[in-house]
Amino acid sequence: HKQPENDLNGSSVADLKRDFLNKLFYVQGKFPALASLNDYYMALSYTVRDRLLERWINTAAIYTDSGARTICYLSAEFLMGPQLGNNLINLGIYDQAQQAVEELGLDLDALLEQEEEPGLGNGGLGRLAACYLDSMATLEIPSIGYGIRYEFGIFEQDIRDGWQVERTDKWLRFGNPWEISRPEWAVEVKLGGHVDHYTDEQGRYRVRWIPYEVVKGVPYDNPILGYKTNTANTLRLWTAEAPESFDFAAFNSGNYAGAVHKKMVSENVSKVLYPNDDSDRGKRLRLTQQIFFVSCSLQDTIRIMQVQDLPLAKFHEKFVIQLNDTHPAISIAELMRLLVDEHYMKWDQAWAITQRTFAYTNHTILPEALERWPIALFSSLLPRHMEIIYEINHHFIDDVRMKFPDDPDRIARMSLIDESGEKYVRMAHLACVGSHAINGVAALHTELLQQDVLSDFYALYPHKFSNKTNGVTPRRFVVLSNPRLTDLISSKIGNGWIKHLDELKKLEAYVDDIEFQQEWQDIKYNLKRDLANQIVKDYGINVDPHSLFDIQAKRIHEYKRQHLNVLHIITLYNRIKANPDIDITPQTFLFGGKAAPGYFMAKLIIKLINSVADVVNRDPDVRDRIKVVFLKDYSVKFAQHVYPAADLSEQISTAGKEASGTGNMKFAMNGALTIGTLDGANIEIREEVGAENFFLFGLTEQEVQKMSADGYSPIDYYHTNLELKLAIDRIASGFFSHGDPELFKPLLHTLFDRDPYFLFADYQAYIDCQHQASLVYRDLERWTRMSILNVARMGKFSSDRSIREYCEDIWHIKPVKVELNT
Ligand code: 26Q
Repeated sequence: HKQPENDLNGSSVADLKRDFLNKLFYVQGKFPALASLNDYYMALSYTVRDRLLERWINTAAIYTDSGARTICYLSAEFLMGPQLGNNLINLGIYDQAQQAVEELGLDLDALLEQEEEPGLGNGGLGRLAACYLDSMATLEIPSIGYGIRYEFGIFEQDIRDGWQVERTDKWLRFGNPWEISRPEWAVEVKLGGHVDHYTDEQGRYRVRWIPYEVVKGVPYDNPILGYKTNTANTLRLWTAEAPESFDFAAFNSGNYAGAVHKKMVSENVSKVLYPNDDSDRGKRLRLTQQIFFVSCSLQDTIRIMQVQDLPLAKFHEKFVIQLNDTHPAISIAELMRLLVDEHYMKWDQAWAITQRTFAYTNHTILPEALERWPIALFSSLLPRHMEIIYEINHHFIDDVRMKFPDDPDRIARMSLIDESGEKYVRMAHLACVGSHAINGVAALHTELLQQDVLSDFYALYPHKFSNKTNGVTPRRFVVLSNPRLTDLISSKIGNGWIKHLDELKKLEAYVDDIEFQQEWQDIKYNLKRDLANQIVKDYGINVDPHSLFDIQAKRIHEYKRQHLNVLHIITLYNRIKANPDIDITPQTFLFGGKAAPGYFMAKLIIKLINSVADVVNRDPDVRDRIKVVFLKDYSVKFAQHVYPAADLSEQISTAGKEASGTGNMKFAMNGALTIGTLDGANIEIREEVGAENFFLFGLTEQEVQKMSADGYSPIDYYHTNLELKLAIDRIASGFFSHGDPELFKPLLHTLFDRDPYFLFADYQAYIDCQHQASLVYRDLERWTRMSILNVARMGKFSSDRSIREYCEDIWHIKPVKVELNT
């Protein structure tokens, strides 16, 4: 596999400069004099793409030739973030590219800012998939990511009068230089209709699904480069189109408009990402998206088996398929359908293969977020899958009966069909039954799955369960986001840590080095100043880079308790109003995150943050000691400027509610200290960095459980805690809402009435802990030592560690080296 003779591979500044100008002329069709910043961005991206193609093509060829065992990561979301900077880093040509564009009078940072990021995910789960692709490529693990190429990604967030307003994310508007479409590998997906059971001419029993409609899936391939390896894996995203031939009849009968209408309906399938990060009950289009990308992807794996001349009996040896939550869990029925109906395999053999192929990752413990589909909807869209699920359920219930005789309650609880009221298909149960491995994403989360949410499955299949604590890629979230910190670290301990994050341990030797501390502080200060400058530009609000930067950036959710953070801010404000000369540590409170468009309470929390910000930022009594800013349209691209500028990372979810969290890791890797509860991966972060370097507060998960069981009465806290009462009364009086006491009533009512996330119970502990943190910050040397130790001890949270564990315990896949033969 030799690439054509050319000179598009050079990595010298001169090579890059020449090719960059070539791309500008021959691809963008512009002279420098007429080129826009976007033209320059495109030209540089194509220059970079040329340099990764050799790796990409060779990787694919070597995987094919070696018949390598491959992990397919199936995910409805991939939140990739901008690609150009990451590819420059992973190719090892960042500095050369910077110089090349500089010599042409351009600024690399400005070009990087041009990129419209593919926002093909909501938050944690989608970004985790992206980090895992980076680690799999870096660790040279043969892998394919399969997902959906949404035409519109997560909405853009505007703030008007303090409220969130959504705008369509037209990320493909100016073209996408990173993808290559592969129309020759398009496949068809059936939807609706009915199923025929019949005997063929040879007297064999056969099943035929006659669909109501067919949608075509066209794959678009995106390269996933490893860091300084020759490996370039593929992220294959499917776009829905109308099949050319399907509505022939309508065309011929002159029903042109009817035929075009059908085409339009087909194209809707991959039109838009659902902006909810919990399940969207009963949305037909959402289920259509799931079967669409799942069926395309499984058909693609079967095509690959055929290309490599492998028999389908060996499917589970060639592929292991990881299900990123239950969104792709319909795979289990779809693989059965493909093997049994289309490839005439016997049920038992197909089932053995299916179970050995799939593994399921759960990302939520909120019972209301577990996916289920009404039977009526499910069978009308997927009549054959419904039959298959009943058949799987039949076998499964027999197994449960064998192991637990005379236990009808257990069978009702575990059944793939919820029959307690309106009937539903339970996707998590399907995933558990059809997989050989089930995992949670942090130690506490896995524990809770086993003891609570999936306890019946744990009793039946204890051997399937394991924990795989999440991780994040240090390439994007340290090297690319924080080059200054990267250079300082590498100047002391070399750059081995970028691939082996445990080596950060070596930094502990410098924790008492005054000069090192000073450089560490200077870098943090400079990053805060940069963010402060951006904030003045975007919001006209001055924030002091010397103040403590306290940041909560994540999706807006009641369980994440952004409003607890607000109660603390109001408390500080009340203290200042009561005693204007009070000595408090200057603090800047930054928020970022999107609310699901239909989640009223989350949108009201955004309005509350902005309303409090308006009052606090303008009050002369505050004398700029505290500032509050809601940073709009939080995205991966913007996050890369936020993590490095944080002093304090807010990880304050109600214990037991946050499966893992991954922002907690990104902040800590950039030297922020954490204020947090014993929830998700916070627990493990605290174990690693040391309790003395972590600001812990709040109820434990067990205490929350007990309080719930004993009858929690939030109103008692209100009546006995004066500062809490004052903070709540401030909101209730209309002080932050131009005298309107109605505005925040729904939020306050929930707190008084039930407070399902225990804000009142945790309020005092949070206030005290915040106070502690603000006192420590006054001793900047102490704070800096804690910050250094946090970074030095974050090695565990590299996604490389997570992927190694998946490879060892679940996937049984080993690295495959890619040699370049040019
Ligand atoms: C499902 C059905 C219909 C519509 C939408 C959805 C949907 C979409 C996205 C449901 C859930 C999500 C996303 C969930 C998510 O991001 N969970 C987070 O996953 C992270 C990675 O494991 C964890 O760190 C977080 O704790 C968890 O909240």
